[in-house]
Order: sequence, then C-alpha cells, then structure tokens
Amino acid sequence: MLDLFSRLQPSFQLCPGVFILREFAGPVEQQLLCDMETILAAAPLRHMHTPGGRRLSVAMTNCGQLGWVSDAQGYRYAAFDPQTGVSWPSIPLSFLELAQQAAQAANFSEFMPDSCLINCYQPGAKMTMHQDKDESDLSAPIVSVSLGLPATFKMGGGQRTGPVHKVMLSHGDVMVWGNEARLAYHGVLPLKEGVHPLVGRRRINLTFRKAR
Ligand code: MD6
Ligand code: FE
Repeated sequence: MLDLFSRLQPSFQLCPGVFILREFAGPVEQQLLCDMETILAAAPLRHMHTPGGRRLSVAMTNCGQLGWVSDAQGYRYAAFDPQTGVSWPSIPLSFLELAQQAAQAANFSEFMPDSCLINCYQPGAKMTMHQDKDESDLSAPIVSVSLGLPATFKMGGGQRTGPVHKVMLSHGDVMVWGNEARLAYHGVLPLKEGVHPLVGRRRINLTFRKAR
C-alpha cells in the first residue's frame, strides 16, 4: 500500500545543508513528552537573560553533559545548571535515538550530541535572528525537534539582515542542518495563540548539538 499521507507532506531540503523531515518524531511523541517532564522536574524551565540584561521570552533548560546558558557573564556551555548547581539531567534514550536517526536520514553519520537545549514558547514568545556558534565542532550537524503549536521559522544567510526563507514547523517535524548552513542566521516569529491537543498552549523545541 502506498503511504499517501507521508507523500502529502514530503521531507525536503529547505536550502543547502538544511533538511526538514516532516512528522519524523510522530511515532515517539508520547515518549518524548514523558521523558521531557522528567527532565523539567530536575532542571526547571527558566527565562535566562542576555549578557545585556534582556529577559528571553523563550523559557529554557537543558539535558546532556553540557547545557547552553546565557547570563551577565555571556553565552556559553556549562556542565552544571547555574540554578541548581548540579549536573544537567542526561539525555534520555528516546531523545538520543531520535536525534541520531534524523541525522542519519539527512546523511550525517554518527551524530553524537552531548547537549540538548529545551526551548519552551508560550504565545507571543519569539527568538530573534542569531547564529549558533558557541559549539567547538562546527562539522557536526544540529538536530532540532518541534512539538506542540506550530511556529514560523526564519532561515537567513551569513548576515543578520537580508532575505529569509520562512518555513512552518509543526508538531513532530524535525530539522537537520549542517555544512554550508551551519552558521546561517535564523530565528522564530512570535508564537500564535492556540492549544495543541497533546502539548497544550505552548511550543517545545529540542535542539541537539555536539557542543564539545
Ligand atoms: C527553535 N531553534 O526552533 C529555535 N538553532 O525554537 C534554533 O534556534 C535552532 O532549530 C540551531 C539549529 C536548529 C534550530
Ligand atoms: Fe539557533
């Protein structure tokens, strides 16, 4: 039997180095959300501040050997949660397997992330254009998993301003990017109001990286 539904939402390359795998996380959605709640109980979501003192509208936490943090001291990867003083929870198997399978599907072999940033958007929250450049090994891809409410992702080029590709990322979509796109500027438009049947009034984004 032809799988008509997966053909209606094909996976594609958004631009060189950026692959969108539609609904790739669908089969493991429940496990991901359940494992995420365990992480949030140990390392609660919080609104970090930019080095300039601005509060980020997206609430964040991490799992993995290293977690991305931002405060008055700058942006960096840290082995301990500054809020609790203890190590970040480890990356659950469900997260790791999904990230590795997605990387493989986009032809990046042997992806071994040591960091997973968990972003939580409520309606109105957004992410301004930025580059991900705090990682030491830029040859590794980044795998990004979207859950919950849909959001518009903006993909730019080598400069903060200029033309952008806009793409809607919905529940279960996985984006893999690397190579020529690894340092591209990108951001997320303010989240629209809504309630997702499984995830509620929020969008979750899991971003897997090899930070060290
Ligand atoms: C988000 N994602 O989707 C924000 N960065 O909520 C990112 O900033 C991001 O999805 C690097 C690679 C993939 C991403
Ligand atoms: Fe990013």
